[in-house]
This record gives sequence, structure tokens and C-alpha cells, in this order.
Amino acid sequence: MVEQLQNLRLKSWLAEIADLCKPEKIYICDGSDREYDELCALLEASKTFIPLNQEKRPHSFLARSDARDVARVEERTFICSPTEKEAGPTNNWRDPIEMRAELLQLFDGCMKGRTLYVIPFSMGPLGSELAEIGIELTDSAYVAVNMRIMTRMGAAVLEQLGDGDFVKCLHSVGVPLEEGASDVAWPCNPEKTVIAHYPQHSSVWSYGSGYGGNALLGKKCFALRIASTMAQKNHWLAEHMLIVGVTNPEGEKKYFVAAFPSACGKTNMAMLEASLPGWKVECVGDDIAWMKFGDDGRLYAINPEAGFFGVAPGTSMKSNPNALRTCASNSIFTNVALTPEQDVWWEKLTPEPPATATDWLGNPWTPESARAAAHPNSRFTTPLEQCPVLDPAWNDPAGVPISGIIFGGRRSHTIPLVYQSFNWQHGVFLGASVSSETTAAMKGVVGKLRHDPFAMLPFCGYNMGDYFSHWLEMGTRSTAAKLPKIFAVNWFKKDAEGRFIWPGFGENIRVLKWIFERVDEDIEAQKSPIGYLPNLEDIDCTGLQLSKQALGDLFAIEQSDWLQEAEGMQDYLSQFGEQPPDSFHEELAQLRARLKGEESSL
Ligand code: OXD
Ligand code: MN
Repeated sequence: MVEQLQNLRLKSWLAEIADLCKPEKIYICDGSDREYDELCALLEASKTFIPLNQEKRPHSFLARSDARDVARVEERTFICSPTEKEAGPTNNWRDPIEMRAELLQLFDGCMKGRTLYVIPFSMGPLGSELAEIGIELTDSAYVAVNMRIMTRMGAAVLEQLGDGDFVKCLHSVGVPLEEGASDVAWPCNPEKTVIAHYPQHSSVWSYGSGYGGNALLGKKCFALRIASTMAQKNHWLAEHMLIVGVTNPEGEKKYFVAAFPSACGKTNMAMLEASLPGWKVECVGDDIAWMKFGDDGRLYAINPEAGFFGVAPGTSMKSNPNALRTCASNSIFTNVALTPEQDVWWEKLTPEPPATATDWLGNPWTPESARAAAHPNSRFTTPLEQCPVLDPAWNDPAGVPISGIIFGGRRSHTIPLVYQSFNWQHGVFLGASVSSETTAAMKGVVGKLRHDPFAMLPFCGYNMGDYFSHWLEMGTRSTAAKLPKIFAVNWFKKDAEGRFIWPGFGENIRVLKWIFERVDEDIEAQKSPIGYLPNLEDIDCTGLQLSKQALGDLFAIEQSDWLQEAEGMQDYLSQFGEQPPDSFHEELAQLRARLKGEESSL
């Protein structure tokens, strides 16, 4: 099999890695249905997969991870650029030579007794000018089947690659199997987990975790951390953004991208079922957008992925009916609960919980149990093509033209439901100002406010200060009329009793409608110290139970809160030394002046 490989770089890299990791076998994935089924059967035999009820959830499986391996591990994720400055203050930097020495020790013999799977994958439509090819070498069949769903994977990718270059992604669960030793359902090595990125060599070395973004290396490691460095060099953008097409009742369509930190409802917004008659939202992607200017001066986006790796808890017929329709079959569920009928369940999936279930750890569970049945970061892996609201252009190699960019965070206070930036520079400042209450998508405390610029804090492969400059520079590559307009949203504002004021989910179309109409300046807006705010009558509240008072609260701008916000931003920016662009200091000064009524330069 290996002898048949045409690409000499791949051949020699594979030989080098096989020599280091010492797998028992090497298997090159062809991406076929037959292969997928065989790997699933293997995972069933090794007890990693529990087959679900064929009638209720055809061709689907449940996996339960090791309880210590349940989320991305940011404190063990490293950027190994030549200097610390290139990684910047928001990344964990490690000296590349030192790290390499450690990795060589860790990976030495790490695949003993296991199969090394060679996974050729394309991020983006095969052959698209915007797409890039990667090869993941992994000793996990679970990773191979998930990558089959999440990427365009298999023989066609090798063919497309020819003798070209590719991003090298090496992954091991870090548990060699000595002769005669028996395996566990979810091998992992949490004490020694390391996820190391080499932006200069376009390579990733991931050891010890089998979960999500730690192991499916096409996603966060390649499509964001490595790709962001490629994008900086080559004048494009690799972003943590969903992509949607929005059509108004007159049949006019515009595409938007939106960045939110992990587990803030990106998947819900990507598949939104519009509550306003005649409005339609179609999904191109729910997590990552790669964007480049076209010859016509407009920004075009592709979704580099081919599947959804969505957070399960909270996904329901109310919050995201289309996600449930998407994962009705051919899906992999990880760390959700199992019902007595061998179907899946998670918190809020149904109005009433099942009377009994088996929790994500495999223990008996009832609604009286004082713990969640599904892990808060449990996930479904499901093919994009099964999404009933998939946009017809989802696989278009040219991408879709973007009219607006939306930034959001999870903020109980201060940030209004929606506002618009004055211009590109101000919009980039808004993106850089995103902060959000933390969620279970990453290990650590939930609900703590942290700065998460562009929702890229854990995903930017280089100095965040340079990343800000890159965004500003991108704005000089087209004309103001053709650049997407930039907006900020907050679905999560709470009232004095701690209840969400805005109903969210399908009702968010009311906000998208305002954004849609502002893009061409079809409607007026009010200049405020923080940006353009809607005239309240332009937020379509037809049929919505929302008092005038509540609507007003959603847009209330408290001067003291905003001055504090500006203070926080200044402190945050100070860590970048001379790196944050001068224009950010101007933006800060102007924001303060406008808040204090000292400036009339709006
Ligand atoms: C994700 C994340 O899995 O952002 O998409 O954590
Ligand atoms: Mn994400």
C-alpha cells in the first residue's frame, strides 16, 4: 500500500513517522463507505462504539470518552514559532527545538501494537483555489471515522494532491499496546497531553488526547491555528466564523459570517429557523470560514469543513430543529446519555427527561440524579450534506460573497442586542474587543468573563497584535463600498432578575433583518457613542411578547459600564507592547470622548 504512494514527500514523511512511532500496521484511508463501515465495526468490537437503535437513529454510534479527556486543553496547546514574540502574549509558546526533542521522546514507540491510519483530507471544496490539503497520521480509528465526516477525505484528495505539498498533522492517543496487553475503549494519556503547532513548517503534533479539536486536526489545529498564519502571509483570512445565506421575502439574498466564542450558539445561528414570515436562513458552515477577496473586490468565503461537530446539550426542537434533523442518522455522538431504547439523550433535548438513562460515564441515571446525564461538552459529529437548510452554494469552489461580518459574545450586561461599526477600522476594533463568559467547550471555570478577540483567542497561530494589523490591512485591499459592513450582537443580556431579555434562537432573524437592511443603508440608524444603534421601530417585533421597556433595556448604553469596558480594553491591549495598531489607541480615545460627550467627530 505504502509503496503505491505517488507523493514523495508523503512517502518519506510516513517512513520517518513509522520509524519513530513503530505502529504494527499502516493503513491508507480511501474514504469509501465500505471503509467507514469496517472502521465502525472495528470500533464496535473494541467497545469504543455502542451502536444506536437502527430504527430510531440509523447507522449511528455513541462513544464514551475517558472522563479525563472531554474538551480542548488550551493550557497544553502550544505555538512553536521561532521566537516567543511571533506567538505573542495570548499563546503558550515553546521553543521549537526544545519542544521537538520532547516530542521525539513522547512519540518514540507510541503506536506500538496499533494501526497507523493515513488520512488525506481537503479543507474546502476539492480543487478550490481557497482550499488546502492536509494529511493526518493517527493511531485512532475514532479519529479516522470522525475525519471522514468532518472533511473531504480519501483517495480523491491524494489524486488532487499529486506531488504537491500538504499540512502535516501527526496524532497519537499516546498509549502503546505492548504484546498481549488488552486495550481500553478510549485510550488516552491526559498527564502527557501536548498539542504542538509549528506554523513555520505547517505541521501539528498532537499527543495524548482523542477528543475533538485536540485530535481531529483538520479543525482547530489546521483550519484555524496553522491556516491563520498562512492567511497572514498570503492576504486572506482564516476565521472562527459561521457562514449563512439570508433571503428576504422579496427573494434577495445576502451572505454573512459571524464569530462567536465556543458554545455561544454558532451552530444554532448557522441553521436558524426564521420566525419572521418570508425570511429564510441557509447554512454554509457553522464554525470556520476561510475568506479571500475576489477579482471583483468582494470578500468570498468557503467553509473548509464538511461536517458539524456540534455541542449536544441545549440542542432541541426549540433551539435548533435543523441540527436535530441533520443528526437523525449517519452520526457519531460522544459523551451524551443513552436511553433504554438505545437512542441518545442530552439535557434539554426533550421537554421531559427520560425516566431512566445511562449517563455519559456509563452509569445508571434518573432525573433525580444530582448530575447531568450528558457531559456539557458532549458532541455530535454529523455530515453537512444531511442539513435540511444547507445552502446550495455550500460546496462552490469560488465561495460565497460576504455582505456583513458579525461579532458576538456571551454577555449578561453592557453590550446591546445589536449595533454597527462606523467603518472597517472601527469594526476591526469591535472584533478585537469581544469578550465573553467562558463555556464548557474548554477545560476550566465556566461563566468567567474573558477577552476573546474575534473569538480567536485559543485559535490564532501567531501574535494577536499582528493579527489585528492583518485585519486592518485587509481593509485596504478593497473599497469601502465593497467591504463587508461590520456588526456586533449580544443575545445574552439579562434583566435584574437574571433572566435573558431576548428570546434568541429563531427570533434572532429579527436582528439579522436589521443587519440585512443596514448593509445597503436601506434604513437609517442612530449614531451613538459606541456605533450605529437601531431606531427601535426598525427592530421588527411583530408577534413577539417583548415589552417596550425590555426592548429599551436591550439597547441601553450605560456610560459608566462603557467607560469600564474601555478601561478593560486598554489594559488588555497593553500586553501587546508596541504590537496593537496605533489606530486602536485612536479608537479607544474616540470611544471615551464620545461617551463623555467631548467629541463631535462622529
Ligand atoms: C468547537 C470549539 O469545537 O470552538 O467548535 O470549541
Ligand atoms: Mn468552534
